[in-house]
Amino acid sequence: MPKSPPPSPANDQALREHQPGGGQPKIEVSRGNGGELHQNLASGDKSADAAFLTDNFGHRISDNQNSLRAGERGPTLLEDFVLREKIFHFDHERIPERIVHARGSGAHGVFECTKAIPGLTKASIFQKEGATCPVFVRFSTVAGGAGSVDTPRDVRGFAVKLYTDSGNWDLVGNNIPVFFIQDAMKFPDLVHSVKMEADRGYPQAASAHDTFWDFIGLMPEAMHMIMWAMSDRTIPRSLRMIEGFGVHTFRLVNEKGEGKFVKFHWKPVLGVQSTTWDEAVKIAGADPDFHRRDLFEAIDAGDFPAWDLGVQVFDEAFAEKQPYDVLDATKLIPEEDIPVEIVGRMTLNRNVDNFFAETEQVAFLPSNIIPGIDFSNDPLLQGRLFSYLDTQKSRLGTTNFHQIPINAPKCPFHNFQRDGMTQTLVPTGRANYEPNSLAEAGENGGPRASAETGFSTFTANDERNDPAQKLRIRAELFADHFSQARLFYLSQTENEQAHIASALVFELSKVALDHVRARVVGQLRNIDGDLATRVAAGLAIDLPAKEKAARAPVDLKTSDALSIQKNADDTMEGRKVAILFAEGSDKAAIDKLKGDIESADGTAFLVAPKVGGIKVKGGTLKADGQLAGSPSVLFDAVASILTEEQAKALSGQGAAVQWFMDAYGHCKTIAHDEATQLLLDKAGVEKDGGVVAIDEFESVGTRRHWVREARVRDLA
Ligand code: HDE
Repeated sequence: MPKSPPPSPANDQALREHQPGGGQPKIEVSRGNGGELHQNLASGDKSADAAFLTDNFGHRISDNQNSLRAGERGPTLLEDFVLREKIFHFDHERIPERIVHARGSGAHGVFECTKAIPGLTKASIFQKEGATCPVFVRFSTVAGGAGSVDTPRDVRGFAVKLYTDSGNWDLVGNNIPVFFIQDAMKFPDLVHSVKMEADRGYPQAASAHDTFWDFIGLMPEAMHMIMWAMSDRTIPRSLRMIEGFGVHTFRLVNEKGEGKFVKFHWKPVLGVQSTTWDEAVKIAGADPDFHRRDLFEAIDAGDFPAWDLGVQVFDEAFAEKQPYDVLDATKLIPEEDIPVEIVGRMTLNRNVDNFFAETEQVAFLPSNIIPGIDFSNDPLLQGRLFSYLDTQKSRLGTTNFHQIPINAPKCPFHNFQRDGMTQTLVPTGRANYEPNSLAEAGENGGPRASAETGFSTFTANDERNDPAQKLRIRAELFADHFSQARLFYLSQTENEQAHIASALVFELSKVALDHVRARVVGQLRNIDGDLATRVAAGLAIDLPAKEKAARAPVDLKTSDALSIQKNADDTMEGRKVAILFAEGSDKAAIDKLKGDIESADGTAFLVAPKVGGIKVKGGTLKADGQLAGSPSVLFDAVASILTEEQAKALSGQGAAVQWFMDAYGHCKTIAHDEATQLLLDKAGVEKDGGVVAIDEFESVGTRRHWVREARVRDLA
């Protein structure tokens, strides 16, 4: 008889930790009443069985440390079903990442209708003020892989799934109201060009390379989007501070069957705020999960981010009068022309329990709409209606992806679709076809279509459209590629314009093909001569010839709503302020400042050279972060309360000097005591409206001091 070896002390310890009641949360898989599988976290499950580790078929496991061996030093046996099942499942844990928008962060919340609009739409969620429904939101970057950093220069996805009582409505938008291309036909080309280059596999999550700008230079329709992409919109401070847009023109349809066009907007309650490029690059190193962490921590702390849902509603008569086509996703409708009317509020109030099960497996479908909302003929939207359904099969592996809890509607759903891979429902009875007359024999005949309450497509066609013709063609006004690009650029503050020009210089400086650079600058000449000149000067190239425009641009009235800086909110709400202290710092002064920040709904974060208990004047203080691991790029403003001795010691530390240098360079408020002056001098910080004494901090707050920027960096 082979005798089993006594467990080694290490094994023994590990075994004890994993015994029932060892405090580890375990997953129990059980069959629910409806025959469907339920997974319950054992921690919330009172049953005694929940504490026992089992395999996926319910067999209790006696040893989770050692595989089954032929003898103490022999080979592992194929018979070991416990090991094989565990490794088999692990081997298949990853699923294909999204082809675009692979990197994302999600959260649950609630949507509330704040203004009923039954005259405009019969959508159930807009019938009564106060009506609510659960939502799930996934924010994302576009170009990088699932493990890429959070702060590249990139568009942010803003995808909302509203679980309404008439089915799921997915508003799958971005944080920019326009798009690169007009027709779905060009999407694979666009994405191939921006992703890592095909031969070399880099750069990851970056548009600053040859293939992207080659494509862009040849696609003048992208120029409006390029203005947005090169603006500070693509380097947001927080996902809680981005706008969301449905981008396409949709339809609202009321009970009488009357339809109006609509554009959807999400307006962040915390205001729109961005970082600077230098800051975004440094954040990528300091905290690659900066946005994911920020969202998670805010929700965890009960600071629930919220957005107002706004609609721009207009009719055919308005559409016909515009110098652009409302079906063209490279165009926006200025808020000055059609104001945004707020009709609801979305609040994100719950983090996911499991990132994979929820954020990774959530499947958004622009084709998910509800009665009262309909599509338009935007050729980009029309292409998306196919793509998303199709991609989910490849990503989630089954046509039954709608049964995954995060994707399932929260209202009942019944139909005759059956079987398929990973079917988890157990439909009963014989009725799996329709029509049937099984009910006449007393059997359950299943559900039937409902002409009254079912989704019916808005029937009227555009008068300007002849559906009898099959054409591969774009409507005439789609050819105006520059008027709105110019409108956007000219609506920015001078400082924002300089950011756009500098971003273009940076991106094109990474382009190695001279003719590609020249072509892009030649396209910029169609937007604004001064912009093109600045970019050419920044690259030290001759101003290239103007590229030919398919249609001459027209001058449009500028729109203040398009600028972040013109609408900047001075609030401290949701912002994070770092307070630097060290041994001997005055605890009372730190407590007072912390209290002031918190009473203005900001967060105070204590930074010190060491994190454990530090002796300060008036007690001991623990830091939230170590100085070297908490660079100032992670905060909206910084403050410093030190002793002269500590300030002197820190002035020899790169991390401390850089802390102030960056805060200053990123135009942030620096509140400091007298002792800190030594450090500020070393960091080259000059006195200005944003470099203030500690007791002046509250009046200055976390706003950025853009006037300083010309002193700290050369902008194009
Ligand atoms: Fe997407 N897009 N897209 N897109 N998109 C995807 O669907 C696609 C477009 C957007 O958090 C994919 O589930 C085509 C515009 C977001 O899960 C894919 C076209 C806008 C997300 C796809 C577009 C978006 C996606 C990849 C041109 C703003 C992330 C994985 C016709 C209005 C959703 C997936 C999430 C994801 C296709 C253009 C937003 C491949 C073909 C315009 C926010 O189906």
